[in-house]
Amino acid sequence: MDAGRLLSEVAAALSAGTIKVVDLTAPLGPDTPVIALPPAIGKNTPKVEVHSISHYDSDGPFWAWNWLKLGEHTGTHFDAPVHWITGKDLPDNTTDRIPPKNFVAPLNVIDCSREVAADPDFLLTAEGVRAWEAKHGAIEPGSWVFMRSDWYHRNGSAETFLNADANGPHSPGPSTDCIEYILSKGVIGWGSEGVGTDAGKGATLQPPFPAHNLMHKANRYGLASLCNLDQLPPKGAILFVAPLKFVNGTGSPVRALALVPSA
Ligand code: 23J
Ligand code: MN
Repeated sequence: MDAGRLLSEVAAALSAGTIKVVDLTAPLGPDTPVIALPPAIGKNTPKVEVHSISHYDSDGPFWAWNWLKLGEHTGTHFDAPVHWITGKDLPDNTTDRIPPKNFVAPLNVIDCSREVAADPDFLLTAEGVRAWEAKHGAIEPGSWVFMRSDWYHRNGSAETFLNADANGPHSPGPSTDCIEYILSKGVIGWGSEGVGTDAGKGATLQPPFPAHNLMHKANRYGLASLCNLDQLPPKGAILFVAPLKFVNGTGSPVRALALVPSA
């Protein structure tokens, strides 16, 4: 297949609307929920702040601009391998050094929305992934795996999104053997609709925070606070996502987009 011709066909399909672009990103602003780690574990990231420099006024008569106070791990965001201690010494492990080839990749979307509606602490297991593969096809090397939970519908409110009680946060995520299994298939990333890539009860799993611990140990990536995964097919979409090129960055807010065949 001639690659130039293939790209022209993609361009024509985008123009005709037979391939459409789905936005997988939550709005980013002062209302964006941020993770609330128990103070006993460590410090927390600040909420987004937007500070005006000028708005067509005496501080800048013809222009408007702002400066931001923004944590790396805020809103729909990318986790680089250096984010976790298990990935701290790996090559090309920071947002500015990740090879850009990894920013465009095929997507596998595993629908767990029914299980999560019944149990907010639901964990997707290796067995669940294998059952999905039996139906939809094998997870290929170089692809991403996204856990669809429909949790993003809660993203407008920190209260319902974090869903914490006296026992801690309750939100879905992967089991340890799920992450081990997808890594054995050669995936480059794991994505979740939750505030982070791990479940609310991730701290209690072995190892703690298995998506972070194991994905980053393998020099692989994470995406958190994804939206609109209910608009993606189980297979066949292509993800476009890149962190800002922060020097030595551990993560970054992103605009995540998927190309999907239109129905
Ligand atoms: C630091 C510690 C634990 C977690 C996280 C950050 C995240 O979820 C994150 O945004 O990477 S679970
Ligand atoms: Mn993160």
